[in-house]
Amino acid sequence: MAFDDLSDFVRALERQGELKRIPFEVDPYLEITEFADRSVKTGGPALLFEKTKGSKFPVLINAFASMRRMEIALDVDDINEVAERISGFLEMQKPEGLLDKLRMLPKLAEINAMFPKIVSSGACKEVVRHDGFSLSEFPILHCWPGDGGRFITLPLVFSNNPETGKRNCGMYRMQIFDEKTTGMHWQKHKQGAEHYRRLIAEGKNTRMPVAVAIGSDPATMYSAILPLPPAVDEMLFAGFLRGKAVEMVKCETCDVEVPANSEIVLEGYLNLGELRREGPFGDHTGFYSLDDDYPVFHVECITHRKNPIYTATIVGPPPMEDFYMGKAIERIFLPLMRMQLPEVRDICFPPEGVFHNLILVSIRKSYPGQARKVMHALWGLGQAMFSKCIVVVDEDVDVQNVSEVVWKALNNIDPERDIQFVMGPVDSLDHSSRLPNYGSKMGIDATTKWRSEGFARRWPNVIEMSPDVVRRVDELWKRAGLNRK
Ligand SMILES: Cc1cc2nc3c(=O)[nH]c(=O)nc-3n(C[C@H](O)[C@H](O)[C@H](O)COP(=O)(O)O)c2cc1C
Ligand SMILES: [Mn+2]
Repeated sequence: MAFDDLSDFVRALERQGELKRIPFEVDPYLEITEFADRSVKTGGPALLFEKTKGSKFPVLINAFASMRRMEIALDVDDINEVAERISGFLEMQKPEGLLDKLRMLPKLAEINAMFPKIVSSGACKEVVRHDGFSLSEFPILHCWPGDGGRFITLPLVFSNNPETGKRNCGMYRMQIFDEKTTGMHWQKHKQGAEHYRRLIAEGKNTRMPVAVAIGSDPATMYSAILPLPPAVDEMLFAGFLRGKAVEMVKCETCDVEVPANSEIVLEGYLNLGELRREGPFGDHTGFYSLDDDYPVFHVECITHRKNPIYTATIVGPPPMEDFYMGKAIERIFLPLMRMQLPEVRDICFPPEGVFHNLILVSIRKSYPGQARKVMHALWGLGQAMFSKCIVVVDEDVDVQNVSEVVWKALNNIDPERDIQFVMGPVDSLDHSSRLPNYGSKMGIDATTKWRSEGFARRWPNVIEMSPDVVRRVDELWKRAGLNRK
């Protein structure tokens, strides 16, 4: 059953012992961060701060900050179930004969039910405020001591592509500049930034309408961070994830739609070309990202529920909440990646690599140079383009076991021969690249080297005990009174 809205999700978390209410006052200035950081680092629950200093609204944080909570959010017992559902669609065959066609009907109905629906109103309109509002009413976090200010950290930013009219939803942090203006930190490579560029290219002196939803049902919120191809509507994907269409309502003041079940909606616009210094911000790399110029978002109207919950996250030294959100991406997108790259067995983004710094990938190697082909393919595949270091290993290596990868990969490389450097786009958050957004990347071919790859020496096997000896010593081990295993 799809969650109706955020409160529905909060109740589910609470029922499963995954949420703790904090009844006393806590300050959104740094204190909530310290709570959230300690909780995620110690496997603690999601936190609902019922009394927040300076605001009458509560704050929900860490709602996605464990694999269990990601499963609850996506209503599965195991994230791999989502991957299997995707595989089911990808492997769908053309039906032969009537019986096949009939069998297919439920799947078609399922697809039909995923498309977002426009509805005339929704809970996000319980309170509509055209003037007299201030962003300072909300318990917006000042996350880290060196941050440039308060930031909305879990916003669903909606905009429409001016050329195609297609909707996009991305999660881009927003720094509070004053009561009615914020930054819009969409990085160059993201869809919001592309819409903005297209509008500028049209040369018309217009504003760019943008609407921001804060808090919705968990699948809808989660879809904002997914690295979907530009033409895929996040709200369609959210409908797939929750097994029920996302209901969208039109904004009061601009031509953008938002989920009807949102907690809070900020409607507004960007003036094309208007930039302002944004940051610094304690980022998910574990470092402060430096201040830089980004567009300015002007809020014209705020709508919200009567008693909205303000949702937030913090990023910082890993692992944080975004690690678990990313881990689920890793699982969900594997079948899609394998459509293009069937040799890929598994991938892993270890927490220390903060997604873009390190991908471990195992492949079934069938021809010379295949590890390098996979690296280049990843560097050309959507947001995987940011991968600073890609390590390719053989299929017998478990990439989820970082220790095994380090051990085997280091044994298997002749660094000068097996490390490949390339130039290309890098993540905007990379502080070490020679230029912003442009720098080098490294691929490590840690697969077994073949004669056909110019390796003339013999390649040794990994040491393993014979299974019959293992079995016999299992017995003797017990007889000797030694501990199990
Ligand atoms: C908590 C969190 C905060 C994020 N903040 C930003 C941000 O400030 N700027 C940005 O460009 N991407 C940010 N991202 C990543 C984007 O949401 C992600 O790349 C998304 O796929 C972009 O969607 P798009 O391809 O539709 O633009 C953030 C992700 C998470 C989980
Ligand atoms: Mn998108």
